[in-house]
Amino acid sequence: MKLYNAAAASPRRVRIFLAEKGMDLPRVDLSLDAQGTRGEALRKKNSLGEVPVLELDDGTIICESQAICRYLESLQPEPNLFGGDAVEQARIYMWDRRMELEILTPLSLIARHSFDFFKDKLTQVPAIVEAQRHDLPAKLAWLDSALADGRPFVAGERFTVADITGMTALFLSDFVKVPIPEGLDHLKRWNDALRARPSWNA
Ligand SMILES: N[C@@H](CCC(=O)N[C@@H](CS)C(=O)NCC(=O)O)C(=O)O
Repeated sequence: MKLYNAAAASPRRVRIFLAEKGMDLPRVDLSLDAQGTRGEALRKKNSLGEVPVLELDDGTIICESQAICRYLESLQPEPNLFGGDAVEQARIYMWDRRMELEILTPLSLIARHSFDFFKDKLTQVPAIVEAQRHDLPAKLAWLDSALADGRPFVAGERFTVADITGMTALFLSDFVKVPIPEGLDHLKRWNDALRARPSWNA
């Protein structure tokens, strides 16, 4: 089994997951250019030409960071990151979706619609960047209010994959320069705790 990897947010999501599990996988580190992620060799493995890609020993390919994490959770269930009973699984999935749709996706839209790196991949619309920058402070305030009940992690009392999606968003927020607004102390507490985890540097 090997992981096609690059210095970017989505593969990092899997690297954090592996670090939290205490797992290690052989990696193929690709550059973010025509010799690497933009090359024909990767496109043969993932038709979207994106990493992470997990290749199993029998040649099976699994793309999409969350699909890879789910597979790894099945291989090594502990520490559990996707939930135990039905209610916990649902709560973690709910918060994972919210982290992805409400926070990570808007940050990713800023990157995709403003960085030269993406200009051949999609039609860049500056107004989309402007709209996300305008709307994100309110979304971050919403997340702060959710964390105001004092829960240490976004889906409850323990660290889960929903926090890893949050860590990916926080990493992107540095990249596209969207700081946490002043006064969002619950969000700041959660942010500080996640950045202090050893897996932050995975
Ligand atoms: N939804 C995918 C997103 C994968 C993705 O966007 N990967 C980016 C890095 S964050 C990539 O490989 N880009 C390569 C390129 O654009 O050349 C996932 O979660 O795995």
